Amino acid sequence: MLSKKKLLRNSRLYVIIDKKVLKDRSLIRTAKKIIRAGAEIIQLRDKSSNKKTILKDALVLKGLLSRSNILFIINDHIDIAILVDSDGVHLGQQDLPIEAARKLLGKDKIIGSSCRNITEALEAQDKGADYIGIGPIFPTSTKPATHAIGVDLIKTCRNKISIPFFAIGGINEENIDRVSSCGGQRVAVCKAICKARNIAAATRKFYNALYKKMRRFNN
Ligand code: TZP
Ligand code: MG
Repeated sequence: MLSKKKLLRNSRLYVIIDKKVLKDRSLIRTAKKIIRAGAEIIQLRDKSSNKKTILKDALVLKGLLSRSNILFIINDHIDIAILVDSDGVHLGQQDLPIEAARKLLGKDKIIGSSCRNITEALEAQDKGADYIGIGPIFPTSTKPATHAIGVDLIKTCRNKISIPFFAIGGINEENIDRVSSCGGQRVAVCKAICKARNIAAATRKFYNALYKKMRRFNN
């Protein structure tokens, strides 16, 4: 099996399964469709359930993903990431600092960081993040309190950031070409996949868009 860090470098399609966005949809059925259709990283994001529920869901996803080459990331909760032995954790600017998370998780686990500007992105890279999520690029109801930053940061990251970065926020089938034309070869998507009428078809569309149109960006 490939190392986590190698899998990360090879990944372009990162799907966030947000429990609130799923609403009445089944976590397990949704995840299975996303897994089969080409997601390369899956994140469990749950801002409202209690930890007992998040742990239970994380164990379900871990069970689905453990013998696959798909990376499993837990949003926010380092304790749950350790308990379920996920591939890593995703941290926001208000979460534990990257160096503290590294002490808890060790060098082999993946640590991702949410960044809204190049200063935060450079700092995250410097502190040892394995990847960065930059956004929200477009307005999104999945993270309503933060305003969209636009596509220019993708170009800046392309020039200044050497670790993998994922454009995130409001990315859909209509605007993904704008992301790719700015040099964004990796995206993280929630609603456009989790809310799609046909989850598998939506996942495949993103996968195809990322792999067909971005061969000219090779790093
Ligand atoms: N961080 C920045 S934007 C965002 C997060 C978690 C939401 C992404 O979800 P969507 O539904 O793809 O806009
Ligand atoms: Mg967070």
